[in-house]
Amino acid sequence: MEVTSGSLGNGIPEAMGENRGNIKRCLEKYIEMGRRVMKPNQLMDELEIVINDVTQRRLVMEGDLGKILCFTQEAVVIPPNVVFTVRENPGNWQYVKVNSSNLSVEALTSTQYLKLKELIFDENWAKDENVLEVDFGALDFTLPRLSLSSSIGNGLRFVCSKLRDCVNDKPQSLVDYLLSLEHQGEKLMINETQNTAKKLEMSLILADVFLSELPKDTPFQAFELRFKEWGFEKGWGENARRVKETMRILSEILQAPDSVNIDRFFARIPRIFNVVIFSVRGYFGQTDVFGLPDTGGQVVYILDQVKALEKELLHRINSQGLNFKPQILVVTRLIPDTKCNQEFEPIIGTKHSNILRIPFVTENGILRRWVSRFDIYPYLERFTKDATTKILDILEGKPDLIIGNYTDGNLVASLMANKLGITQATIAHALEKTKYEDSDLKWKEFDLKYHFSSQFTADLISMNSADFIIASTYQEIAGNKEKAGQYESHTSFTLPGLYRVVSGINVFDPRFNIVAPGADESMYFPFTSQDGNFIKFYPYIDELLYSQNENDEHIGYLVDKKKPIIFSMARFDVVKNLTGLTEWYAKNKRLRDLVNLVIVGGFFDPSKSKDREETSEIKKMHSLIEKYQLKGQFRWITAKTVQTRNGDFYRCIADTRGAFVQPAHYEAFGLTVIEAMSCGLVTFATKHGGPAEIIVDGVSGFHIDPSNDEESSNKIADFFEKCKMDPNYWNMFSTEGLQRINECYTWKIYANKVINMGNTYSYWRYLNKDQKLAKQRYIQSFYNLQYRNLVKTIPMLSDIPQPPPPPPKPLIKPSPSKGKRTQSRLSFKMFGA
Ligand code: UDP
Ligand code: LCN
Repeated sequence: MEVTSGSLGNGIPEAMGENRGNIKRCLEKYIEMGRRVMKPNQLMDELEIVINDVTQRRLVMEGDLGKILCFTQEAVVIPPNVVFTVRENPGNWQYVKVNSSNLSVEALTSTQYLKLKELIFDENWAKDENVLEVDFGALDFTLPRLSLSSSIGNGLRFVCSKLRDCVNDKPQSLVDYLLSLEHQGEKLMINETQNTAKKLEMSLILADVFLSELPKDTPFQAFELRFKEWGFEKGWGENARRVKETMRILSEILQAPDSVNIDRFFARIPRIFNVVIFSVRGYFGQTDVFGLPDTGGQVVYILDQVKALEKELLHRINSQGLNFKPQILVVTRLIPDTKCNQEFEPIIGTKHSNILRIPFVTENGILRRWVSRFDIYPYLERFTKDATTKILDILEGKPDLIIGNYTDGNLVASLMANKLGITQATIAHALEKTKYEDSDLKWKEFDLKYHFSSQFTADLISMNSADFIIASTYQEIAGNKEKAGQYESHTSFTLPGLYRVVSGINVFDPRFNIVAPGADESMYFPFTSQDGNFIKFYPYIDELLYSQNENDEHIGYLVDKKKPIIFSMARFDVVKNLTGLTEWYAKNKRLRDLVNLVIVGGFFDPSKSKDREETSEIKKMHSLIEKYQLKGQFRWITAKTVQTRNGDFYRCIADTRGAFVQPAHYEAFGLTVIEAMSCGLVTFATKHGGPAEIIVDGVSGFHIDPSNDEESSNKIADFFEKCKMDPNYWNMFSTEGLQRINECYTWKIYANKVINMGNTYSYWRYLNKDQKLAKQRYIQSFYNLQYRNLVKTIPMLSDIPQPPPPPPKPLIKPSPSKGKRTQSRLSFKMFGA
């Protein structure tokens, strides 16, 4: 639908008079209450009030207004006009102004639309010609963009196709890039002897002849010296076969570039050895932390990601014929007096990966107190500085790739990457802006508590600094037909009174890539597998589920052990809706007769929680148990802060032929969903967010609508009724769920893609360095002039005065004769990595 200027209601001549009248009455209803922002359901409700005749309503819905309403995300009413934001496809927005008196239609730009919207919230500011307009798009208008909604998130493939043209036009740029490859001072791939595309092309042909005469398994070392004389360094492969293959691919690229070969070649180049991953918020630890505030799936994600990346790097380094050791550092906050007070900690299941913890420092020294993710911003600049010094020391040089996580980690990653000129990736996990309705327009109301102005500014900075953006699902970037995606909601928006974002991010940007995480296969494997672990912990889980007593770990009990169990596990946040699920269950007699319910999350004493939401959820759960007399069919188990037995839990539930139910109001991705499916447990999960993409409804599991409790609980009950009649019914969904995971959600697929992206986007960045620099300068100004001022409004915490503690055990072995840099290197060696 292309909106052009004209008039509404001209589309249906035979009913024109009446239809125009109805449209007019409807628009008049919208403007009746004066200036306001309207949501789609309000628009439809009011339309139904005005036009109560079904046939007439149908006519309106078939006409121009109906078409607009079908795709409207919101409308702004500024009498006598109503402006509709029309989104026919993900990423494609139009702004349609309709005059309620004469039904004239005008297409607006996003900036015009934002200005009208601002009138509702801050009229003086909206009318000021000199307010700050943020326009990141103005800086990269020459960079190519994807054009189809369906291609969003396929950036790597697109970039490879563009690289084909670049190499075709300027092969020398590829040669120059290869000449720049090195690690720890050792040149890789080629040296100055091969400094032109012509020379390289010829030498590759000669090398091919030479290699053809060698046995395929001849190690690279056997011809390394000769190759060096010719201008070829190590990194092509571990033996004659692999070297020949890699050289062939490059030869073909230099002769006739094509995107498949470019993709293959960049997957092979030795570019990434050392990776830094920032995850600042929450408690980043390997045990006893899961379920604590701000400590959710991102910790699980990163620990699994590190294992997978290290494995992939080791594999690649080996096949490149190199003997370097990769290093991965997860850099987080050191929180004294907690589980996270160790500066350096090897990551279990890896050989070369470690957690590095850096404390927050204020003018009073090291901050000991916990800091919520909403208040974290004032500490980040100093944190980055301290972390950078330490990282450079430990790695004895710059990392090759920096990956940020969440707003805070992404900001720190951007600051460090910009300073040192390093390829940077960001992972949002969940962007806060979409979680709270109108959090942008009403930012002033929210700011005292949530500091969204700092957060959204930080998000804009990092998403624009990143060389590539890792998203877990398509919907994270661009939503679906009905709803805008998390990144998409940053395309254009306004913080009235602060700044207007006319172009924040473009979801057609090829930096976006969908790379879904997986579930640790050593923990989350099918319930049919004969793994020793399962047997080992079974009595423990049996007690947790079925013992008839109540204690600090569980309350409620299950009388009928033969019934299947429906199970849910999450942090005890309102958004996770565990109390919602409990209420659905409580109210649905059929479901109660068919299955038992087990909930894992939170703890029982609300007075012990520091989190308002958690406290209210705990209280609500207690009252539901009482109100609906759930004991006998229901078990509530406290949060499992140690993750190792989670797999056994899911498998145990699968053994009862039960189901995992994820009822969240919104879930950005949902690691629990893939954990459950990986164990072969049939899964029902929210249709809002990632799970809607993970599960194919009615094939590999089921979608449920958290806003429709009756429909959802009946869907679960129907399933168990069918299972009773057909014992194979359950197996079908279990098997399909497993298949879906194996095809799309494994850490192996993830690691392979991320390293490929690191290699390819590093070259893309190199090719576009002037543009990158210009954008960085803009971002830097935005950071200095906006972000730093906003952050000053967030109070920095100071520790509660206490009697002086005993002198802290030094984390770093003091070395009086040496400077700071040397000290931290010592500490690194001291920890034996
Ligand atoms: N988890 C846990 N114990 C709990 C609750 C959750 O170990 O009591 C783990 C769960 O197995 C999953 C992660 O925490 O790995 C939660 O990730 P998810 O993506 O589902 O949600 P998030 O907490 O990130 O919003
Ligand atoms: C944050 C969330 O809210 C979850 O939905 C994700 O699964 C988790 O991070 C890991 O990305």
